[in-house]
Amino acid sequence: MIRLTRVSAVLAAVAVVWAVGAEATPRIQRLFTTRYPATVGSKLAKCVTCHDVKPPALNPFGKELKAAHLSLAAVEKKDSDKDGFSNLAEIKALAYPGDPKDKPTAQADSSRAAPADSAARDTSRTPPDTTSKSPHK
Ligand SMILES: [Ca+2]
Repeated sequence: MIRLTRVSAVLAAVAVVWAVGAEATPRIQRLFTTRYPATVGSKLAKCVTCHDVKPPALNPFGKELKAAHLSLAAVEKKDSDKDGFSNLAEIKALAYPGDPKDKPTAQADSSRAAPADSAARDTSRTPPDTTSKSPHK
């Protein structure tokens, strides 16, 4: 009888811990989107902003946020993923603050003038260099 109550007490504790853990993510997501309204509906309004691909595990941003007792303001100036951009700069640019491979400039470079810029260089430079040098010799 004593064993049964012990087992059920342990099961009850496990159920409480599981329930609290399952509810933590939506609550933190609400905190996040309330502080950063521009992220509503974006890729940042999802679990992977704080978690690795496998959700219980935290990424560097999630770990620092947890260490700061979920104070988003406390981690804004930090660079959790060490990619050279503050967490706030990344959040404003809708880049993951916990993923060093996702940076504000990488997004800007890929979506902006890279192809047009290289095409312009190719057409304007090559012909004048070869023709103008040979007569001076
Ligand atoms: Ca960063």
